[in-house]
Amino acid sequence: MFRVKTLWRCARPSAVEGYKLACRTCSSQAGSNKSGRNYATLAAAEPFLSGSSSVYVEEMYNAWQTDPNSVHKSWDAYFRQISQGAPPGTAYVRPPTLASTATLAQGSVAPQSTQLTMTEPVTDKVIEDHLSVQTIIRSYQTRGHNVASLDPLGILDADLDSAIPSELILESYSLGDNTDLNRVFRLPETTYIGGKEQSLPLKEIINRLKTIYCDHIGIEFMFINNREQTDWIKQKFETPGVLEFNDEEKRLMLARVIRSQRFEEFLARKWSSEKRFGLEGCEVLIPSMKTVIDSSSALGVESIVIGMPHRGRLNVLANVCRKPLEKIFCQFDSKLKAEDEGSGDVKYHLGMSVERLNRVTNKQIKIAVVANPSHLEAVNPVVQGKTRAEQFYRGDTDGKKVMSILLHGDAAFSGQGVVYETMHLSDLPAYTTHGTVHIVANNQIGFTTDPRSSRSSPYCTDVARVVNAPIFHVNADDPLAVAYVSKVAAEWRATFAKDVVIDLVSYRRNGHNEIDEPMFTQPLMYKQIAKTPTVLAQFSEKLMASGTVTQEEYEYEVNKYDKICEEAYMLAKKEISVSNKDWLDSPWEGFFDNREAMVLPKTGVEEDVLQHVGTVFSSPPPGDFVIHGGLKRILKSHMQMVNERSVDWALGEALAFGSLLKEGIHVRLSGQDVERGTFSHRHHVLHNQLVDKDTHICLNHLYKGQAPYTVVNSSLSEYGVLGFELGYALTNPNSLILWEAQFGDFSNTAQCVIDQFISSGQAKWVRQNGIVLLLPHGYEGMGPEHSSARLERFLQMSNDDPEHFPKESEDFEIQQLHEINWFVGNLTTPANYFHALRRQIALPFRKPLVLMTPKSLLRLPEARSSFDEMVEGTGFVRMYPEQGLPSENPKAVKKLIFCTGKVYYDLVKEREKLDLVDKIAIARIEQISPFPFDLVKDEMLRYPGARMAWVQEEHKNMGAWFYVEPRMRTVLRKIAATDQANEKMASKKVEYIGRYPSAATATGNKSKHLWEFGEFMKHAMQMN
Ligand SMILES: Cc1ncc(C[n+]2csc(CCOP(=O)(O)OP(=O)(O)O)c2C)c(N)n1
Ligand SMILES: [Mg+2]
Repeated sequence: MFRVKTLWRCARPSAVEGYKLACRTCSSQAGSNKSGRNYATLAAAEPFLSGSSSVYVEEMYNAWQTDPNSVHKSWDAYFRQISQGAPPGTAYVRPPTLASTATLAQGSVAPQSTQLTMTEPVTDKVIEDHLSVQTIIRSYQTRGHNVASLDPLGILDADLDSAIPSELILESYSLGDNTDLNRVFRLPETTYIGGKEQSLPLKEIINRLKTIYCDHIGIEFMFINNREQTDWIKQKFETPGVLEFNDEEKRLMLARVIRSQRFEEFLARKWSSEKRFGLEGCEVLIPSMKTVIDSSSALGVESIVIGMPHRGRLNVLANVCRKPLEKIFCQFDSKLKAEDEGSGDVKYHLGMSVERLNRVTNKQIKIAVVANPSHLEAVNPVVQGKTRAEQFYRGDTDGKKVMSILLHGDAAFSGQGVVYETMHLSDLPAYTTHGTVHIVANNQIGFTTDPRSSRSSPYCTDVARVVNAPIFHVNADDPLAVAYVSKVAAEWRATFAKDVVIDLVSYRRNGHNEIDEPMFTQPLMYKQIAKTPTVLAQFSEKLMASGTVTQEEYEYEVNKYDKICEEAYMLAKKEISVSNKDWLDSPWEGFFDNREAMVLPKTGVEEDVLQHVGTVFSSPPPGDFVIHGGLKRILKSHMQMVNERSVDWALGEALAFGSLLKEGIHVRLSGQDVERGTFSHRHHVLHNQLVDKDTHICLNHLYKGQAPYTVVNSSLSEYGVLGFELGYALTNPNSLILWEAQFGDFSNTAQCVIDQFISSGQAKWVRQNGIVLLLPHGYEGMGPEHSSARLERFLQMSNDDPEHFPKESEDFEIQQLHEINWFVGNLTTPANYFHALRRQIALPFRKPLVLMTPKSLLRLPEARSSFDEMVEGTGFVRMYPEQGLPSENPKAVKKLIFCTGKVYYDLVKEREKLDLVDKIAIARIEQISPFPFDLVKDEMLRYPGARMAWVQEEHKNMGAWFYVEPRMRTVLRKIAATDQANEKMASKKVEYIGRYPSAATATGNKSKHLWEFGEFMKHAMQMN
């Protein structure tokens, strides 16, 4: 026993304590705790303790301490006796025999209940063998998936490794060479394979484990660090009989496989040379999704938001969403034109929204498939944002009513970083959708690339491990296995509100698309595919062989669906146009009704509102909430401004948000460090200096019944988070959703969202979106990566025609806003910021707003506004003309400068310094796109004798110059054409003044920055 104790002491100090405690308790309670009492002697008297059994005993003891019912009653009796002071050697009542040394005859049935052979001594060998069995069970749970039969072609390894892990080889264990497979072992509590049995022969244990973990389902879950969750999964898969289906369920699966396969076959027959990215080889995707939806609907889900790539998309629209087939078929007719707005998109990118009855559960269910670009996985965060927003507006705080399903290709799932960025939002309080069901159509190829060239991770699904999502790999040629994992996946989400992955290991029967030749690059794989019968052929044969369906029933079902397709085909032929609106994924019911599309709304508010919001925003939290001293000063200065009716940037923003919240508009601002603001100017979340996590958001305490304000620091992602907010903004047009970049240039890591969704979403998918991008921008000597939000790129993507001066009328402004794809601004006053934000909601339509936002201007005293510019009757100012001295005596003006943003204040200062106030007029363009042609024209006409220049702080190949220059020319041509007196204006030039062209956005050298600044300022002030 001394040896045991020494061993314990060295290796497991806590165990020593546990053991000692047991002995000590026993000693003292027995009143025999005399000095000199020898624990070693005491314990040595126990017949079963030895070096190798001690760990097991210790485990038993620990388990007993936590819950006496968790160990066998003999252990309970033993430990209780000890704790009640039984003397050494007498506490021991033989625990249950761990293994019966008797073996069962070959083929004999396992015992119905544990055979406690009290006479058998527990030897070291018995315990060791027992522990080996426990380890074997655990190994199958952990690594069984590595050898599961997942590939329908039987030639590939889903984990890219054909080796059998040594843990799964019986000979690796001490049970060893002369293993008797008929030996009966007591099953540990860590498995459910026994069902009601507590013991099983080793052979049966292994058989069951193989069937569960190594057949057509491979389950990856043992990495999850939550015992309840891993137990739940074990129970779902290990319990005997779980994979049994009744005939009705089998017939339903068959009907679904028929629809899935026959749909593709129908398209192939009718449009053999058209790309459709068919599902052949992974037809089970449809039954899988339908099972997830049925099960989720049964569990209370009422709305499902789906994001998916090209593969099988038409099939999903047809057979999951039940989009009328004729609407899908007429997309194949290249002669049909769109009857409504928009440039449209290819058929396998379109979205849709439908509400229908789920026939299995008899409940209504709403399904939306979000339109997406070709850019694989880009839609993921958008779907999550849309889902989250729907949950928010329904008050579905735990995701019981609304859920998302994301579909992936194997290559894209493992290759695209946005998958990770999206997964990382899954558990964040302000971003979680309470679990997503991911389904991978894993055809083991990406275009022409084999998995071994497309990923370094064993499985294509490994990214999901980072969020502890269980991963169910399943052989896609086994529809019943697919149905089962799909059902469990839905139940998992409903139970734990966490992500889960279904990996449909399949193949791609055709090339990447239907006109692509796969034999060029995957000859052997495709030879094998040619030999492989379709899943429908295999499954229907199996069900017919087992008598579940007859040949007639099967044929009836096939013919029925073919007939449906034929009828729809005839209907499609009668269609005379296509409608882009039929493919809207987020219809805004009622939003466009009763709105006068062409009325420019007023955005000023009552003085009372400004006063009230300003006051609450500037007041410390009530009670004993202690805020930081610096913050007290900030609040005080804001309060002083409110009293003086003056507004800085932060206050302007708060007044915009607050006034909208009062009007019932939900405002959500997200991005990195937005709660405080990167430049420490916002302070929307106040922190109690004495109580951890005690916070106060003033803007949520403005009015009774106001809309909620959400302001959240995001994860350090742009692609994921901007995509999320875009999706959030899709759901409800009556909400102001803003995303702020830490510095504007970081937005380029979200370029795909900007290009593929924000700038072009309406054109492609007739889908409007009022999201606001706040992009800190400005040359302040902070180096290349903190200066430019790449204004030029946003302007380049604006779709207004540089050569076209729009028709001048009362509607000029709103018409421009209506026609452009987005608004781009570089604002110089808090009042204008206030109006720009409010205008987003007041407009009768929705467009994204991209704002270059200030840094130093946040604190510049000159850059303040007065309440006068924000009260009723005021509105957004597209261009501030020169309002000072030059405007009073325009004839004296020698130079007219146009500019945008912060450089305005620099120019004014320099003009003052050089005493040129009467000679140089400076106009600020606030809304660069759509371009204020009319206002620029007025300003040019005011100073016909003046030279003209465009001044910018950006480099010549950047900033607004390239956008502004041709539009200025258009204005000049227009002036010349309208009035003969101004004919010469046609040849007038606008001079460029600013930094020289450069590859980098800005210099990293402060003195060079200042030199550049001095140079172009000098140039700007030159009078000849
Ligand atoms: C971001 C992005 N990069 C490249 C492509 C071009 N591309 C289209 S499909 C494809 C292969 C996709 O493979 P996988 O994700 O396995 O889907 P599968 O086509 O096999 O269903 C590629 C590379 C793309 N659409 N999106
Ligand atoms: Mg693939």
